[in-house]
Amino acid sequence: MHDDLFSHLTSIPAEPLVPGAYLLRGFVGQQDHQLLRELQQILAQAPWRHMQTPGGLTMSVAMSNCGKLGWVSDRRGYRYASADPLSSLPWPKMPPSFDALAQSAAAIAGFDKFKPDACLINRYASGTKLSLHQDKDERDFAQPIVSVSLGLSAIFLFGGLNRSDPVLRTELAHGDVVVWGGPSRLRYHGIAPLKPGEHPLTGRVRINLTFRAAG
Ligand code: MD3
Ligand code: FE
Repeated sequence: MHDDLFSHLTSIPAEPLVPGAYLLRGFVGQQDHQLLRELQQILAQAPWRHMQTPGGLTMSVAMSNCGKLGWVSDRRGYRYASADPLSSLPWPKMPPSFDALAQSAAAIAGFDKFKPDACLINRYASGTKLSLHQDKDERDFAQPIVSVSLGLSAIFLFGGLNRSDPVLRTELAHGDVVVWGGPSRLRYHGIAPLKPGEHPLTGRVRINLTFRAAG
């Protein structure tokens, strides 16, 4: 529906992955270099770290954040916080180019008032996985989540609204953007263990940005 309405503007077809989820393959295009340059500046202020789960395990995904709010996990639980617990300083500002990319992707999927205030930055090395989970720490589930994949490809897993629902898989490659809204917003999802490889822009890793209206 929305893919037909907007494809003349973007010339990129939006594939509905599951109801409410729009896969925009290659949507990042030539902005990839700029995104990665800005990412380096963010990481100079808020470096990669492996957070603890409430259960005391160390996450294999390395993380950072930019924007007004950042997602954090520790023994006390999961939450959004306005300061980086490593420095006690505010998270780095969300670069305007990040914000513009997320908003234009959301608009193609029909969310024209999406104003992300949080960007969680995930880094996967060879073997890193993200177990099936739901994103439920945000205030308003009517707001979508926009994900941007950079570097090595990964197998994305998506289930249903119950943990025991069957799990489908699709590859997410460098430059792919997905808008997760409507009935897809609370689906279980995860990332299969990353296969070793080398990408010309990111080296041996995959980086994922998720834009959220969290607060
Ligand atoms: C479906 N990140 O940060 S991106 C996460 O590749 C997360 O780093 C994965 O799951 C990654 O929470 C997957 C795709 C994604 C992100 C958020 C979603 C899919 C989603 C929220 C709801 C439903
Ligand atoms: Fe998630």
